[in-house]
Amino acid sequence: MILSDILKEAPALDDGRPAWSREEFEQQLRIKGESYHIFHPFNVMLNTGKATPEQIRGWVANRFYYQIAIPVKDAAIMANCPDREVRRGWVQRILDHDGFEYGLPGDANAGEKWKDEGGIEAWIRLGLATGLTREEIVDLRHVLPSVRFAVDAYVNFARKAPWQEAVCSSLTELFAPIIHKQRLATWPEHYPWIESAGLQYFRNRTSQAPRDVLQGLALTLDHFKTRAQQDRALEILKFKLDILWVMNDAMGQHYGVRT
Ligand code: AHQ
Repeated sequence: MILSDILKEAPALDDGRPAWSREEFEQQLRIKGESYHIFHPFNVMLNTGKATPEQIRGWVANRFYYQIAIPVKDAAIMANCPDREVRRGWVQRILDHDGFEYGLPGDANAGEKWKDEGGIEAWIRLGLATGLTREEIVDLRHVLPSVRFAVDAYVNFARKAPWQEAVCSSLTELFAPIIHKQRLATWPEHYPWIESAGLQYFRNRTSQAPRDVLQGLALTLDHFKTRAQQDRALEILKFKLDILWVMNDAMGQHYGVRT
């Protein structure tokens, strides 16, 4: 399916087929996990200790482009969403990635400064721990064209699609805790040369991702009611799974895949 297809208005709201129950719909979403990029040969290489330092640095530098796109994508969803209750939850994703410093000087809460460097900074620290320089991470010199196109397709979808469909596209995170835990369980042993503090991003996501999914899944199960809409939700999830997959294709083609 090409991007313009996925951006098409949702099909007829109801084609008469009986809708799945909430439980069955969730199960259908979770079954899509079979196509998650944890099974991509490039990722398998990374998490089974077969990657060279150059392949790891290439992965970190390319995935940085995805990481800096996430808060932009989430801000697009916020901008399209009129529901304050939804935004109150969704805004945490932007703070998680961009970081924040609350209670600036002069503010009544100045003494209660809350500050968090954020996930993008933690990702840069991962890059530094793998031997990349901050400059070559943030200037995106290593980002491959196909990675850029895939990530841009995700952000453009979030900007143009109804906000509920963009929420649904984030549900690849149903499967993310496993991949973060897998890295934390395998990288220290396979790549002892990467300082442990560099893996903090993955530690952060093991708690942030499940919290994100709680909101994203509930909104999705609530919004996509008819069977035609539920099929649309599965199409959207597949689109996003393909985005993660082709990023690995591009990195595998450029840096090689050692089995
Ligand atoms: O670090 C990741 C992250 O912050 C997010 C946000 C979420 C989204 O809104 O699409 N998806 C996502 C993912 C992150 N890490 C990926 C990884 O493999 O490290 C997985 C990815 C996802 O599953 O969508």
